[in-house]
Amino acid sequence: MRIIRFLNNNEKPTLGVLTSQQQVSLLPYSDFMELVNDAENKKCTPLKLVQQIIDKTGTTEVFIYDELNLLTPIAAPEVWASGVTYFKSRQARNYEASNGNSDSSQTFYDKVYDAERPELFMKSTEARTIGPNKHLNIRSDSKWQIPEPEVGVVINKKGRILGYTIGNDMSSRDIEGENPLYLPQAKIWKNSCSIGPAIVLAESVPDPYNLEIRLCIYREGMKIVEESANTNQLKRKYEELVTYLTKDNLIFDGTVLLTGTSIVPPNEFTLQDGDRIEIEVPEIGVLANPVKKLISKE
Ligand code: DO4
Ligand code: MG
Repeated sequence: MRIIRFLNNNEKPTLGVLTSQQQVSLLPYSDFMELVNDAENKKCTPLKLVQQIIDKTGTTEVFIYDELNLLTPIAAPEVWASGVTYFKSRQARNYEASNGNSDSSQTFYDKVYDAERPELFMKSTEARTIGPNKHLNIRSDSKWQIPEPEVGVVINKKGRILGYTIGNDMSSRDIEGENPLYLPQAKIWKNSCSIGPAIVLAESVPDPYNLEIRLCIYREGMKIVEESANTNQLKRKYEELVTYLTKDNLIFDGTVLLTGTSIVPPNEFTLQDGDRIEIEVPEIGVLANPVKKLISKE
């Protein structure tokens, strides 16, 4: 079951549920956590509660998905991210850090891939995170930037996994490759993260370790990148990542944890102003965002 958030006719954030590919039924909440908390108070699961609401209200208020002004499916106070959780990411990180020199010694990326403790970093805050169809920015001071299509887990403050969404962990490969201590600058800037289009409730995902992820990038209407991967290549368990994130930490209800990328566009590729990024996980939907280059104020 897929939950979305959109601006209704009164310009108010409203929750909805997709009852088919295009039909959206209204839910009496303005945020995903309201639904989760109401289910908890009524001692049922969010899935059962949504089913009861649909059965009661039927088709009284039905919207067409393509006509909606979609918001992030949750107003996530923070978005965190995991790194080097897929072999492909380890290879790509080594490539950008090596500056063309191959060296047989173990890198930090090799070590973290095999270590018990995963790499976790702060990716975004509510104000920096955008929803479907809004502009993602690329930095003015980087020459090598890519999207990172990732599955995101939506958790409550105790670390319970409530659902899954799609996240784009936009990254600057040259800034990170120059020095890993530049990671926050390679990952965080205005509109450097998008999530959406929906949250699929955890209870309705039969196997979160078998989700297909597809990335397409379009330039002037032409598809210039097409890659896919599957979460069955994930080196770690979602719960393991969440356990490390919540350890000795203060985590808020509705936090999103991105679980790492397994798709890296070809090394010679960089995003440009005007590109359009589409990330699809069939169980969740398509997260589409146009790209805008920030202009340096120097
Ligand atoms: O080590 C840097 C970040 C890696 C990352 O974001 C990923 O693997 O998805
Ligand atoms: Mg990433």
